[in-house]
Amino acid sequence: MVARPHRRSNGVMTAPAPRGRAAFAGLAGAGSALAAGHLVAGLAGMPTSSPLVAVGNSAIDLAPTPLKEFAVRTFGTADKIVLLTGMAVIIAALAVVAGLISRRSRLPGSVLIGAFGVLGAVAVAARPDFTTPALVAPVMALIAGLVVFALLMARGRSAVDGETSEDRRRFLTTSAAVVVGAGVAGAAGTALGRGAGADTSRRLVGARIPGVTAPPPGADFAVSGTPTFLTTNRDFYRIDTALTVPQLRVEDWRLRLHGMVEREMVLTFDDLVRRPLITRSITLACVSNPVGGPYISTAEFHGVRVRDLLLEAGVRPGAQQLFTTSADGFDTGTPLDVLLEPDRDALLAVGMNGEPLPAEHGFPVRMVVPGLYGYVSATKWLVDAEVTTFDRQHYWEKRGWAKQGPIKTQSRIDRPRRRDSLPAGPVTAAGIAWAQHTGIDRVEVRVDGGPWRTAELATDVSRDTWRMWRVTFHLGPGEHTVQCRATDRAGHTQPEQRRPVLPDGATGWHSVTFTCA
Ligand SMILES: Nc1nc2c(c(=O)[nH]1)N[C@H]1C(S)=C(S)[C@@H](COP(=O)(O)O)O[C@H]1N2
Ligand SMILES: [Mo]
Repeated sequence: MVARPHRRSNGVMTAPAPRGRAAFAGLAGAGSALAAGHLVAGLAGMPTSSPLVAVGNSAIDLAPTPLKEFAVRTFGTADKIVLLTGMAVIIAALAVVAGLISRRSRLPGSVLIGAFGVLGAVAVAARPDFTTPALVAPVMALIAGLVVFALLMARGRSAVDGETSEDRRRFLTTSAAVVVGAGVAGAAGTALGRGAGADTSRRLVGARIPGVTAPPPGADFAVSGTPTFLTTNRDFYRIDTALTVPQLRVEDWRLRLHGMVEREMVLTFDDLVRRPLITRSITLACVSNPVGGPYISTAEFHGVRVRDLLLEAGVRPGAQQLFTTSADGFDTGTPLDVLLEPDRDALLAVGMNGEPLPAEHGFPVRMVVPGLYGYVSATKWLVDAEVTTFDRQHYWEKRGWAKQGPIKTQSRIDRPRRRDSLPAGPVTAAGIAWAQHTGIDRVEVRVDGGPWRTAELATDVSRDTWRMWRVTFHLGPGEHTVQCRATDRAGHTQPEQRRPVLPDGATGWHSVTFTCA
């Protein structure tokens, strides 16, 4: 752009600021606000006080059940990335609007940015782990947003008043500084939030966790395409409502066991791990797992029996559920009669596959109950346990899911895969079956609606874990469909009828179509 010879010097704003610059000022203002909030939250060691994180977490909690179910089904564990991207697009669009409505005066845009700042502060204040100092992050975010917006609108306006090359350079250098500054602040905030203590804590705990035991020989048919018997911590499925992984430190961790008990208890991490630690292989499954789906994994968990703690506290007559709450506000209710069964071995787990719990899987302490879906039993980042009646509704119950969630007997085909193209001749079908705390009796498999054949089963490790199966068919060229169905040791065969995951877990036979040539 060429500098105009006669620059207006009276400062009266005549023409509106150029669209591009106004839009950019809006974007830069919003971006700076979010970055500043994120940085302050990280510096303060309160990652959930970042307005971006708080608004995202509120969106997750407020989202209607069908939308959440759709998100999990469609995006799986990537659902959080999708949510963040969606939020970024919406925020960017509104920021551009804030800029465009401020081309003559920056007031309207400032009001819009201010409204957003208030929304961020409300979201932060609504978080379950809220304390007043957490408001510093949204307040700093608001200030940063307004200052950057005002600065860039003023600089951008020089184009209207007759711009010298000096003006233009100042607009560009200010813009570049804002973009780089916001980027660095955002990245630093993320890094600080991630390192807020849990990593160091995990190393300290490591020494107290016994090593992992190798599963017995023949516990899986991985050579035929099933998963390995134990899932590595890295591959273990992850489902939760936490947009950022809660960062808890063992030093600060406390568990309050209270409610309808004779003796209320407050346990530190040391109090917990001083008790006898037991080790159990458990297959955890998600109620949102569709037929044939991936949300099932097995680990060796190390922890303290929930039953022992309940007996120590003394459960009062009339109590029905143990209502457990996580540091990030998720909660659930687990029937006491299940937790008190002498051989159920429900755990407050501190270790997973010979390591401290990974942060994503609930560090430092989570609950695991063989035979119950995760949403009614497997509270991660556990901080509170209340013995109460069934009247109190839990997180997913309030959203239309069943109050109680025993895992349904199910099976899945892992080989062949859908649309595989295999040589005609012997074809080995292989997969998994599960009926936690009952055990698998048999798995039957058929091809193209032919007779059911009983599959070979892998070594029986425990009734709380999945059981691998396989069977070989001789197939001619053409398209084929394989189906499987499991029968548990209570004599129940999984029904053919397909039902959706809502409200208490999917049913139906898994079927896979492939071709032989
Ligand atoms: N704090 C917390 N714990 C939670 C959840 C959650 O959203 N928040 N989700 C539950 C659900 S629905 C399942 S299936 C399991 C999954 O545990 P994982 O992520 O370790 O596989 O955690 C359970 N515990
Ligand atoms: Mo789940």
